[in-house]
Amino acid sequence: MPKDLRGFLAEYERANPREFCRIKQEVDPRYEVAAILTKLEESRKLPILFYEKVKGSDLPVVTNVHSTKKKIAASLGIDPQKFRDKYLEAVENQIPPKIVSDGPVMEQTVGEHDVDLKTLPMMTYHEGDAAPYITAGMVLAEDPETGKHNASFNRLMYKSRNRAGIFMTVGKHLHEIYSRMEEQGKPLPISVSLGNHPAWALGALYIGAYGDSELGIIGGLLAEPAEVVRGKLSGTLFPAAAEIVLEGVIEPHLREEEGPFCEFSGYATGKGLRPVVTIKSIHLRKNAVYQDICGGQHREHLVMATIPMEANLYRSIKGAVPTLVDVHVPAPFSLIISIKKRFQGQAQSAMIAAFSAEMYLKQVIVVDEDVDITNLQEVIWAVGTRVQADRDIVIIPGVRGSSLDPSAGAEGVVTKMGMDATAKPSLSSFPKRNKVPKEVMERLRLEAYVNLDKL
Ligand SMILES: Cc1cc2nc3c(=O)[nH]c(=O)nc-3n(C[C@H](O)[C@H](O)[C@H](O)COP(=O)(O)O)c2cc1C
Ligand SMILES: [Mn+2]
Repeated sequence: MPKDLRGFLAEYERANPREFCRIKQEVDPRYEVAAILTKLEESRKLPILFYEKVKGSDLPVVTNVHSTKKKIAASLGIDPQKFRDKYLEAVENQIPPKIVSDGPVMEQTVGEHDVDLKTLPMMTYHEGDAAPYITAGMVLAEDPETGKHNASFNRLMYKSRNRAGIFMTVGKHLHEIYSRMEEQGKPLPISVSLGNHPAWALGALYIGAYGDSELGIIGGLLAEPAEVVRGKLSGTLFPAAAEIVLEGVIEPHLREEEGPFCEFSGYATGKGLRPVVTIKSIHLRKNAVYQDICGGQHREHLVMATIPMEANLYRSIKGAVPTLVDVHVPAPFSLIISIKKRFQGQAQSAMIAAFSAEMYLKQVIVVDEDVDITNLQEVIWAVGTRVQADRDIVIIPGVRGSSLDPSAGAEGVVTKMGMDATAKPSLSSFPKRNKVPKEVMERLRLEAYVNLDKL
């Protein structure tokens, strides 16, 4: 039996009952699911939420499965400190997928004429959302020339019984595959799967070259081949143990309004003319669970996206600057890098490597190894005390960035900025930082001088 979502949920609930919350009262998929999550986040609680009854659908809903590194690490059986190593190891030691003839997701199938997206508990999260959305769908699509499959997450906007708008970022791989098929005037068959073991999401979010195999990385993360079933539509594959799979085609030369949708950027991005998927069939496990990932700037989306992004950036920047210390993505489109600078110009090398490794990046700050890059106060301190704007800022206009950046002029075309916040010419030649001698700090016991209970 392959590793699957329900197996992980059962294990996690058993081991961490306080981080698993079953909600029995009926909730409305229109705003209420998002409201409960938002209120919990405001009180710094991030449990897995299992909604047993969601208005308008027979399917229960699970959300927040990837809301903390601890949960994802538990699913991989690793320490949360070890993500980068584990991820890069999976990239280096891929395990090819295994095509199997059947799987649990084939237990029930709804055919073309009976497909009705309304049977799924699609969510409306925020005031700016144009319609109910499916956000947790992992899309698999085959490149028409190479036969390789690409995995990615793509939001689907409900339109009618069997039609949904799809958002494919220009420059990302699904959009490229779609463009190749569209040039030939052909529809692109896809599968959209919901409810996979967390390793699937981490692998699908891998940021690499066109043609790199996310399925191989998923296998590496699972430590077993990712089991996939061939769909009815030519070229479709999908996870054998997914909870729910939609098979459909993205129509060529068709654009309809999609959006706005409140995104991870924190904004409802303007509506645009985007392609449309026609759903041809739905496969479900018995007692299927509908997986949801709350749209917008909530923990789950940010945590999921950041783990593969940081691993990929670390690897790429390390290739340019061997004394790279660490990387941290603190906010959309932004990266902080720490390096042990040996030579002039290495901060700039790190920036260039980062920008070429990750299209979404727009701001990169490079600091020395004495700065804790997870402490934004310290990073701003380094910017304040080590940067001179006329000397240390690199500006690259007119580059492809995120089409969800509301400050861009033309959609998805941005100006990238690198800031060298390292000490110049070097940390060792820079004035000393305030520091009481280590020996004194270690020797002196505060309790001997001050009654701490009285303070
Ligand atoms: C929850 C979630 C939803 C996402 N939705 C979209 C989306 O609607 N469109 C999109 O282009 N990327 C979306 N992404 C990001 C892509 O899945 C991600 O960039 C992926 O690595 C792209 O695959 P590729 O590198 O093979 O092109 C989403 C990511 C997450 C975590
Ligand atoms: Mn890809």
